[in-house]
Amino acid sequence: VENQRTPLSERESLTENALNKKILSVMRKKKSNLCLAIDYTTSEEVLQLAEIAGPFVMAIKVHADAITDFSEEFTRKLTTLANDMDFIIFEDRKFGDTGNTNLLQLKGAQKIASWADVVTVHAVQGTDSIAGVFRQLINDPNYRLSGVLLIAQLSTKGSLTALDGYTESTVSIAEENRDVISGFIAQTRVSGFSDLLNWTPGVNLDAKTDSAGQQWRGVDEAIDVQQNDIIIVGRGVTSSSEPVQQLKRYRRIAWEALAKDDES
Ligand code: 5IU
Repeated sequence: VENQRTPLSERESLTENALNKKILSVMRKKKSNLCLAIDYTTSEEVLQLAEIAGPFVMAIKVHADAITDFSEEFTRKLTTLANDMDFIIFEDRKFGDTGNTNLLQLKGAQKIASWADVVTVHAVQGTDSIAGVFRQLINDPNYRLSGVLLIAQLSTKGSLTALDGYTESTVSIAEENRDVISGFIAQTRVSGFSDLLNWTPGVNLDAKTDSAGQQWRGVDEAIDVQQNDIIIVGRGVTSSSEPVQQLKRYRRIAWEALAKDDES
């Protein structure tokens, strides 16, 4: 653990990253550091759960290319829900190509830059293929996209992000481009800059693995011990027969663990 987290109110006023100002304000207003990962395969299922989950989450994460009937009507409805219910739309596309190709894909068939607030990007292609192209879209008012999360550590067993120096190099790219990069996908807190948010997947209160490489741990481990800011929960909610109960459960436990720092 590098340092205790700075209180959220302080981080909201200190950060110069516009997306993080919005995220921190939504988190404090809704008392939620829960991002729901909805990996359903039809638009209707995704929208149905998004509407139910809206009040409990600060963000909803999707994989547009896993939705078999993906359409502009879907993104219109999703952005309306996000605007009405105050959550961030997170497309977990994991861009990892040359800057030029990343740009083509952001504007391509799914028009991701037009409806997503934030997207994930791999660090593997290097700074010049990341910062410039994403800055161009983020600063263009015609696009909704307003930030990038760099993948510093994967949650999966045997991930190569654990190789010597990979995470550290990723963190350097982010720290040098904090207008564009609003945080990380990581397992543990990776940067001392308090305005870079640490989002963490691999959280489940009732299971440890999925037999396809995923590794889950509990909320206290993720927030208290590993000092992440935001938990990303998928099947803990989406595979449950009582999603609302699970949403309330994850939100309460995660918020209690994070907000402790603000009160002490
Ligand atoms: N996700 C991970 N681990 C990672 C990254 C992304 O689990 O390292 I980068 C995604 C995959 C899934 C969600 O959409 O986060 C976690 O959902 P489950 O809680 O159902 O595993």
